[in-house]
Amino acid sequence: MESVRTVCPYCGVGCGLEVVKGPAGSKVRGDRAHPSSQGMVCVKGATILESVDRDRLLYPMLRASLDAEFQRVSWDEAFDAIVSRIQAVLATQGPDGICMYGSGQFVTEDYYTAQKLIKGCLGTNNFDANSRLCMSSAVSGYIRSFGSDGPPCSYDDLELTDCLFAIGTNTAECHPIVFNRFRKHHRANPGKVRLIVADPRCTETGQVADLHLPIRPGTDIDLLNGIAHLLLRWDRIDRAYIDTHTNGFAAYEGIVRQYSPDWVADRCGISAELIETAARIWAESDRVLSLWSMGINQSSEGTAKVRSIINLHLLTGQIGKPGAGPFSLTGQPNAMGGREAGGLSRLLPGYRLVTNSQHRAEVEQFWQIPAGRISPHTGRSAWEIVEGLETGDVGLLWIAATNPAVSFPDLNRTKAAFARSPFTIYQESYHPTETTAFAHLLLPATQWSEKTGTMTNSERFVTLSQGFQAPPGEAREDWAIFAEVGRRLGFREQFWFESSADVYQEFVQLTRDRPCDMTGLTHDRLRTQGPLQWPYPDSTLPEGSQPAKRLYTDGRFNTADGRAQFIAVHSRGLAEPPDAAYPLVLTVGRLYGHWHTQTRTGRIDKIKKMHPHPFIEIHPFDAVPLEIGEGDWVAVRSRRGECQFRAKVTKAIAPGTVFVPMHWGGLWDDHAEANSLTHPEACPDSYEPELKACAVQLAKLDRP
Ligand SMILES: Nc1nc2c(c(=O)[nH]1)N[C@H]1C(S)=C(S)[C@@H](COP(=O)(O)OP(=O)(O)OC[C@H]3O[C@@H](n4cnc5c(=O)[nH]c(N)nc54)[C@H](O)[C@@H]3O)O[C@H]1N2
Ligand SMILES: Nc1nc2c(c(=O)[nH]1)N[C@H]1C(S)=C(S)[C@@H](COP(=O)(O)OP(=O)(O)OC[C@H]3O[C@@H](n4cnc5c(=O)[nH]c(N)nc54)[C@H](O)[C@@H]3O)O[C@H]1N2
Ligand code: SF4
Ligand SMILES: [Mo]
Repeated sequence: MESVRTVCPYCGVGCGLEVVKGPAGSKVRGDRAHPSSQGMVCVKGATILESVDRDRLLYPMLRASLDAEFQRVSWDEAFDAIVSRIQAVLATQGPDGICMYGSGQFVTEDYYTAQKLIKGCLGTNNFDANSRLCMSSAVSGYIRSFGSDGPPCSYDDLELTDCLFAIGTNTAECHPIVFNRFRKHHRANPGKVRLIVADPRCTETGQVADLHLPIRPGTDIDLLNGIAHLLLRWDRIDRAYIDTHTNGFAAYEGIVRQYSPDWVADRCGISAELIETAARIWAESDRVLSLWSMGINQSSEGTAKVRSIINLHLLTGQIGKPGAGPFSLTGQPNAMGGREAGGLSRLLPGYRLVTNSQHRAEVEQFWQIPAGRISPHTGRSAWEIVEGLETGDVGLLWIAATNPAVSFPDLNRTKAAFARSPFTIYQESYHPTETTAFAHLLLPATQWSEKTGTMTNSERFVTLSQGFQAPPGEAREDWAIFAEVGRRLGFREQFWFESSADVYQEFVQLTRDRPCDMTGLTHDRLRTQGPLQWPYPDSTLPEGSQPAKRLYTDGRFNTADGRAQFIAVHSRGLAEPPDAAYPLVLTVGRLYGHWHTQTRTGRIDKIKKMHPHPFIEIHPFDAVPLEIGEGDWVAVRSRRGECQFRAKVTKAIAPGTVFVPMHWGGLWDDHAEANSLTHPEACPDSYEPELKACAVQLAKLDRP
């Protein structure tokens, strides 16, 4: 029997998988040698193999218009169609008429090749990814507070902390193995190791917390400033750390002095005692580790929320030491690799920025393209692609490894814009998805198990995701498709790669002396040594050694003067607060078994049984006046759309807030597209839309 070590292609925990190939087919199990997951897997990783051979897109397919039937074409014809479209748009609209929308489910090699093609060769920064809807607030928060991106902690900290402060994250269901690692430590040390959960829902994470803070959606900054207020009042802060390693403390102090517990209690909709208890636990804990994800990032003030978490860690010196630090959990398996490779419209490879002239020059030289080719302007963010389609400024849209006809905000408007696209390429593994309806050209992509490349998880471990079976039909690797288009556009030297190992070898050179230095990594090394954590420079490290587990252990940050920056902000609240007409706040999130738009998990029986249909969680306080009982059908309306769900009446959600899962797009349910309700208002710094909150009204429906 042959076995292959690889990584789970679902969430950013990045669990190691071992695929054992036997006479009766392949089986998958947790890889005990993987440092991040130590042999553990959740139901998604354990069942991944069941989905890979179902309903695959096998051949390139083309059609002249969205109402025509797709016709199978050869790859040659497909490439001709792409190249002639690109040339036509370049001639009529210029490079900024072209947009690519990619995904944290790319391997780093896919991401890198796409950056070289779009930003380098074509000269537009219109490459964005679904990470815009996901972790872009974490990126801008880290950049602004620390001078560069990069989650500073390790999963080992989960087992070393005295207090896990989980805010806006349902870690138990969405990052289950991270949560398992903490829970073992938590269970073994009752009363000594504590869990605080701040979330309007009492999720599985909240259920085992020592303290659950069911705050109103959008009031995180009030809560965080309120905790800081008490720490200051009690003088439980680290003045030496503040003086030596930070800037901006005085302004911050001025702001948080205004956040008395009573004021905060009123804003957050919880008691002042709960806030005092939370602050007390912070004050008593030698080591505090904060975790966050979408309850923080997906907000019209996402960057400010992230920075307010970081503020608390700077205030108390809780960073750069074991068991402590502000730790963003990345959602997708390789959103981290996307950041490293420059996979958002303002980034360039190696944690560089398109607006920095030196960064542009370095990359242009390395790519051997003319000086000035990389545009100095930030490209279109995800929602700006929709706006560009509406105004006719986008002439070619290329979507890969994501399903925006389910996952974008304000879906009715999104779909209307997609329907206007002059030409849309959709590069996917499955057929159909909801986005297929908006494509002119379909390109079949290999996926996990059929492609080899690297992925970086939340704690900066890079794992080689190894292919172990042949792709179906004519599917090709994403990076190979981008490279072939590049060659056919005349950039032969730039796209010399014959394998993803070649791509990786080139890419890591662009990380030299950058915060995410990975120059010591190669596919071969990752294959023989297993996963390795960056920074991993090639110079100083003897074979097999591992550099620092944590960033900022010396208190030096990546800002000009080496100091971290406090931000002093008041909360602005929700972009669309509830009012008399739309009195409730809808929040949209995830369930343990399903992955996003169900392309994979919707094809796995065990998971379908686990979560048979969508539903809406309503507090009895809101359900009773509307005569809504358990299992009743409910119409949910926002200013943009309407959905229908069965009611789940529960006290596990804060009154005034309702919850629906994001997983049921149009192909799985006619009436449950959560994003037909949401709006696109976004954080001014990260451009991440407020997918976590919009105002809705409910009505009971007569439906069997
Ligand atoms: N099972 C499963 N796991 C996944 C995924 C999946 O699809 N399924 N997707 C992966 C991806 S890409 C991501 S991004 C992560 C997401 O992981 P999480 O962020 O943990 O998941 P969500 O359910 O989107 O949102 C988390 C919580 O935010 C809360 N929340 C909403 N509004 C607010 C607010 O204003 N303040 C606070 N404090 N909390 C709020 C919600 O009630 C919800 O419980 O999961 C990853 N893991
Ligand atoms: N209201 C609301 N909306 C949300 C969210 C929310 O919490 N609330 N969460 C947002 C977040 S955080 C995220 S990450 C997005 C996720 O939203 P999407 O990215 O739209 O969701 P997925 O279903 O993961 O889509 C990934 C697609 O990539 C395909 N695929 C898998 N592997 C490969 C590959 O190697 N190559 C290619 N070409 N294709 C591949 C899969 O078949 C699948 O169709 O949704 C966002 N939308
Ligand atoms: S926790 Fe995440 S990475 Fe680990 S098996 Fe589950 S889905 Fe995969
Ligand atoms: Mo995400």
